[in-house]
Formats: sequence, structure tokens, C-alpha cells
Amino acid sequence: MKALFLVAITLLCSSLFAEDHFVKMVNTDANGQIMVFDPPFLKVSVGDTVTFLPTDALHNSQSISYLSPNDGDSWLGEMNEELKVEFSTEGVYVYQCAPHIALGMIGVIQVGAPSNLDEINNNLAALETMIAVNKNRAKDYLSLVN
Ligand SMILES: [Cu+2]
Repeated sequence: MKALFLVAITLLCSSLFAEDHFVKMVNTDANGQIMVFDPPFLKVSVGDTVTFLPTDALHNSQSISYLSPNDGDSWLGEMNEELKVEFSTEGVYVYQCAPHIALGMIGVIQVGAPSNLDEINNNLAALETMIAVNKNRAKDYLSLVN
């Protein structure tokens, strides 16, 4: 009986504690990708946080409203700022580094179920017109949504 109680408490606690995730903003990653979020795709749970780390200089992280869930979370990091975002709304978020959008410096965060994935795919062309190099990244990262 006591063991069962302990198991129940352990399960309860693990669901209560949100996880913290980290994304580095770098000039080059381990795969030789240039101007990139590392990792570029993350799957997290509602209530988790993601901290963007200014590992290299002259990057920021900001959400893109037309590539986020309706009434979803939004953020706007300053250049070189370490920014912690808590996700309270489920869905898929595509975000960018403003100075390097032309170089395809974008990332994707999936929070829980990908309820807005069709909407994102419908709106993706607007983002892709702003990207000159590494145009394939948006589709590559979104292919990891599961
Ligand atoms: Cu950048």
C-alpha cells in the first residue's frame, strides 16, 4: 500500500514539474550549418520553458505571428539577449533571428499537439520569400513535427 502511494506521488510530481529547454544562437553548428538555431527543432510540453542563449553575438529570437497558433505565445528578444519563454499555448511556432532571416535563420518549436500545422503550411510562402539562402530549412524543420 505504501509502495503504491509512493508510485502515485512520483507520477503526480513528474507531471507537475515543467521542463526547461535551451536553444543556442550560433554562427556555425556541429553540422557546419551557418547562422542557425541549435537545435533548430524542439518538441516541448505546455508549461515548459525554452531559453534562447546568445552563444555567438549579433543574434536574436522573435516569434512570427502568422506562423504561431492563434492567441499563442509571442516573444521578441533583443540582440544578444538571453531570453526565457514559457509556453502556455499548444501548437507549432516558427520563429526567426531578425538580422539573419535572409540566411534562413529560423527555428521551429512544437508545443504539445501540432493543431495549427495546416495553417502554418498555408502561410509558409510569405516567410520563404524573405529567405535567400537555406530556403529548405523551413520545410526540413517542419517535417520533424510529430
Ligand atoms: Cu542570427
